Amino acid sequence: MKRIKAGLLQLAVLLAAVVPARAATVSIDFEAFNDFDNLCGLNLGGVTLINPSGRVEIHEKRFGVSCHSPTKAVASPSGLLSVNPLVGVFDGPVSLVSLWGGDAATYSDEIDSWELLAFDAPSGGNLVGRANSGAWAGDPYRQLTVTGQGIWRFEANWTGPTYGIGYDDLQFQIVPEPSTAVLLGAGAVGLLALARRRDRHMRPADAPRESAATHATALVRRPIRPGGTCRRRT
Ligand SMILES: [Ca+2]
Ligand SMILES: [Ca+2]
Repeated sequence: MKRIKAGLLQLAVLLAAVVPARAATVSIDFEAFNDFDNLCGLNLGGVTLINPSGRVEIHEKRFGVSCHSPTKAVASPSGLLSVNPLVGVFDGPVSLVSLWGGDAATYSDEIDSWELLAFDAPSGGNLVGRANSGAWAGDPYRQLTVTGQGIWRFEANWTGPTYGIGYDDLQFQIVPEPSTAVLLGAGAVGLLALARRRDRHMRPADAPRESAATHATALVRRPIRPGGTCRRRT
């Protein structure tokens, strides 16, 4: 029994050490797409981008249009007006969402402002996080990050006088699910607990036995019924 218990304990410790729960980070820089590709409604690998207009369009860096990572970002069909709001619905809950926003039009006198909102449901739900860029001349790009438990959707909302901003380099962290190995580890711990419990129940049989003298004394003190130990009823 001791060897089995030791084996189970070693297995549980080994699995817990070898298979730690890690959040997977997904990064999307939009560089794999072509100019004017419409991403609206496409699953990009863990997230689907949506805009009420039906357009979440790739724009390439050119005069008047900028990006954060080298040459591509998402913006409006014109490449100048923000895709507003940019909505992202995740395939499952995430614990972090991060996005870069910056001028889709390089006019230094244009003041932009945008905010990143996080909700705990694919539609509707409660607001679980918010970050705001404050007002700034939107070139260069500015990063906003929201963290929280069970984020299912984000919205990026831009406000400004004219022209918009582009969004680039979306990142999110997928909440890890228990792997098979971790479940096996939990099972091993459960078996260990069961073995200990069983061992406790069996322990009275292993307790030191009464000495012969004690046993004899108990026999002497035991009351003897008149007429013997087996009386037949009449
Ligand atoms: Ca990019
Ligand atoms: Ca702008």
